[in-house]
Amino acid sequence: MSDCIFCKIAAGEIPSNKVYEDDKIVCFHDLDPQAPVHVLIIPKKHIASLDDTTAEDEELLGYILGKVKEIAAELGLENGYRLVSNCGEDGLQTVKHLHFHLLGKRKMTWPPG
Ligand code: IU
Repeated sequence: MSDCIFCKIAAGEIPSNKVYEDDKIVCFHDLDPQAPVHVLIIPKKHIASLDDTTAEDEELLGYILGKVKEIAAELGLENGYRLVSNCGEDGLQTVKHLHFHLLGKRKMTWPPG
């Protein structure tokens, strides 16, 4: 999508601090980190949110979840981490391109705000 900032990051048109990239996904450091390690994992395909996925995205979703432990290990999150995808207005999603926050290197609290 031409006006989507995460599509532009995925395409390399906007610089980001990337930690992982392949043909399907990109992972980069969040600009406003909420933990000592806070990266975003996004599909290169533009999907607005989890709510906008279809059956044809199931393989991609499984691929992303399967990559999480590899990226977490690469980032040294051996003590655990949190994976979050904010969806829609109540979920406080601000960027309308599906993304998973991977946070670690601090003890999380529950429930989230
Ligand atoms: P949210 O789940 O949609 O609320 O999260 C969007 C995240 O994207 C948020 O943590 C921002 O700090 C982050 N972000 C970014 O890292 N780089 C950007 O150019 C923009 C947002 I716009």
